[in-house]
Amino acid sequence: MTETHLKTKEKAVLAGLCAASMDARERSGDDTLDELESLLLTAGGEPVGRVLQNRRAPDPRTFIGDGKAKEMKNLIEAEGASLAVFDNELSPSQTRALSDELGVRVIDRSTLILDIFAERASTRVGRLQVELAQYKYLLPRLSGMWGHLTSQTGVSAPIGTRGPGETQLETDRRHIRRRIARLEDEIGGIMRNLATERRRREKNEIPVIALVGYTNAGKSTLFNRLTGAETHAGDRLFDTLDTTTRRASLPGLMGSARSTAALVTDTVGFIRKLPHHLIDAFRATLDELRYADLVLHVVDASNPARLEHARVTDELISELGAGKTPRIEVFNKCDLQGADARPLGENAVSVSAATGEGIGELLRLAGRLLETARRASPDKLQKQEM
Ligand SMILES: Nc1nc2c(ncn2[C@@H]2O[C@H](COP(=O)(O)OP(=O)(O)OP(=O)(O)O)[C@@H](O)[C@H]2O)c(=O)[nH]1
Ligand SMILES: [Mg+2]
Repeated sequence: MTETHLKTKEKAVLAGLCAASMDARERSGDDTLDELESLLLTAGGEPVGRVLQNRRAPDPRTFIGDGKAKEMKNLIEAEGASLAVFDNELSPSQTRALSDELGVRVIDRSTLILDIFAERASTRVGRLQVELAQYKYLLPRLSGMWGHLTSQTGVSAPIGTRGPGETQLETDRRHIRRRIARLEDEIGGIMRNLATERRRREKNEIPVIALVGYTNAGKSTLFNRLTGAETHAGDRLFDTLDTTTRRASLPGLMGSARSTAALVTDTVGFIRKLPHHLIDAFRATLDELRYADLVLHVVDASNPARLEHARVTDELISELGAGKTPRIEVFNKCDLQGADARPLGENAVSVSAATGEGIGELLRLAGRLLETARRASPDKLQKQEM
């Protein structure tokens, strides 16, 4: 299931809701809509307008409220848009009501992210994980979709869904459940292989350093700088989808003049409101994080929303089981104007992955933390010199 929802340069109007009744993290604002716009651009769409609504609570039917939906419809018609993208997660019935009201296709943030992932996934495990996430997203929405189909064909929903429609729906559900089970099986097999690899690695006692952070923070650029690799780094969101590990020889890592061997892992970037089934589906590759000896949390220090980005990443690091792993906050892009220049905390460094500034200090600090960890559990992380 890798069909993309967006054709090239499909014009879209964005919408977000900030409701007092919503969890603070679910609320939309100009900054989350900016991010949604980047996501849309990444997916190959063209943002032509946006609507931000404030209400006490979401409207059960049209989410942003009837008046705002009318306003949005006018904007869509004036701009010739064929798509509406909502910053918040919509229920199946809201999606349906809105697409009737607006006269265009309606998708939410999760669908957009899944779409980008579907297009980007390049390795086998990456593609399996995306497909699993898409089916998990689809399953609870199936009945709504069927209702929509029957209402389009003029059959009233209750009768239509009780008759042959329900049979069809059950068949689809069974089919999807079977597919989900098969995907989970296959991913499970891949995870077992990864575990074997990991055990081999542990025997070799080479420290593992994982790069983690918000999308576009500069993880891949730093990965390339540390390992001499040429992994693609680009100014798109979710440039990296697959976990890549490379052996690197890091000078001065263990306080020795010689270089020390380490395994450095580049991971998929995080983002606000990352669909939960996507995190679950990506557990196979993100699992690597749990076994890292050191986490480098990369933050784009030039981004005005860096604190929020760091908070989102922090939460996901804990959720993925690496909350207690020694960690360095790496404030990247210090070469840029507007980069945060305040004094940093104890386990924090200011670097530029692009120019190399501060990388020496990062390696020294990394070495110190790995050394402390090695002393705490001497069988692990023996100094390995190359
Ligand atoms: N000026 C400047 N730009 C940087 C620096 N590090 C990375 N960039 C740029 O920031 C953008 C994102 O870099 P990536 O390394 O792809 O970021 P990432 O964290 O791997 O992003 P995803 O894989 O998409 O999550 C690219 O355009 C890089 O060239 C830096 O230190 N300074
Ligand atoms: Mg990357």
